[in-house]
Amino acid sequence: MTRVLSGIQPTGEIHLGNYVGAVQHWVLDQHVHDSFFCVVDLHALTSEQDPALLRAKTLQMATFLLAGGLDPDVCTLFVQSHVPQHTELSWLLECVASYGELRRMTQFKDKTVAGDEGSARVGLFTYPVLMAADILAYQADRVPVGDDQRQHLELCRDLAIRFNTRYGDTFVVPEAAIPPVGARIMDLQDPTQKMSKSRSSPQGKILALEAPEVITRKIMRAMTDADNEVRFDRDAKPGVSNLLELLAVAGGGTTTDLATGYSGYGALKKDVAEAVVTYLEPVRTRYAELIEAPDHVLKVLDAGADKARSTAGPNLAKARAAMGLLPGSEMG
Ligand code: AQP
Repeated sequence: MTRVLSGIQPTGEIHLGNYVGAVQHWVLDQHVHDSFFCVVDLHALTSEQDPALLRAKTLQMATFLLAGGLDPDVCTLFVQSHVPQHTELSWLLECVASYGELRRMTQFKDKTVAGDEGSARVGLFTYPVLMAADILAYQADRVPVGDDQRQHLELCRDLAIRFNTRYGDTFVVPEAAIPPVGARIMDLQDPTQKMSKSRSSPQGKILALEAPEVITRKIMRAMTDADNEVRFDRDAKPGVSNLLELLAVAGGGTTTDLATGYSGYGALKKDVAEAVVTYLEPVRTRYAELIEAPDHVLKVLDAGADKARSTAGPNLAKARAAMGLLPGSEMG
């Protein structure tokens, strides 16, 4: 059976881009693949976090994933830091990765102030290697992610291939599974930038658990352009194209066909708002129930971490042995 792994950071409230680009595909994948999903709290440490808030957000994110449709009877849901094999494998892979290839990662450039790289956290620089470890520790074949993770997935593949060439066949080389529609939902106020938890303004992002009237207001105020022509063209009309993409994802249809039904932006925005509100409503309702049952969520995460450790452990042992580390008696 194909193995799937993906993760999401508990860095803030989940937005429509995360849901559309990643989570809704996880929900489908879990029924056809052997699926592992994690809340990547160690990745969150690459930016400033309040410790109490990080704990709370990690639990909220896991609750959201269950509300969004992950079923612990068919997939494995866990918290990254509960599985120490990720960080140990990350070190082994850091000794395979080169400084030059990490320097090419565009997310590092995006998340640091130009000219001030010297004060950036080392973890922000090396986190793509930890992400590779997250994936390779499970011998995942398929990694469902949004388009922004394409470069990190390429790095992961390069590291797996290099490791296998240098130390013998150890890791499965994974494929990125990037959806054809909704892989890069754009910021509503700056449609040339992706919708982001940490970098979008409150008006630029739709939070998945936001009240319907707030979602509607944000969509009605989304940035478009002056000519009032509804046409799908990401380069010339990024704002309108983003709205059409949201309509396609939330309501069905193709962006080009949908565009032909509108002669102005007002009606388009109204339909997008209605479709997005309806699309998110079941998740909001289920979240409100589940957030009242944190013990249930914690139990799911404990069971998930047990399964994750027992899957990742032998793969890590294989990598350690391949690199020539002497096994200790406690290593098994
Ligand atoms: N705008 C987006 N459109 C489609 N997919 C997206 N993803 C993120 N933004 C969009 C996908 O969501 C998954 C989880 O993302 P993450 O938590 O690892 O963080 P990220 O990719 O760095 O996304 P954010 O929202 O911008 O978070 P911050 O601001 O914390 O860095 C991934 O599969 C991602 O591709």
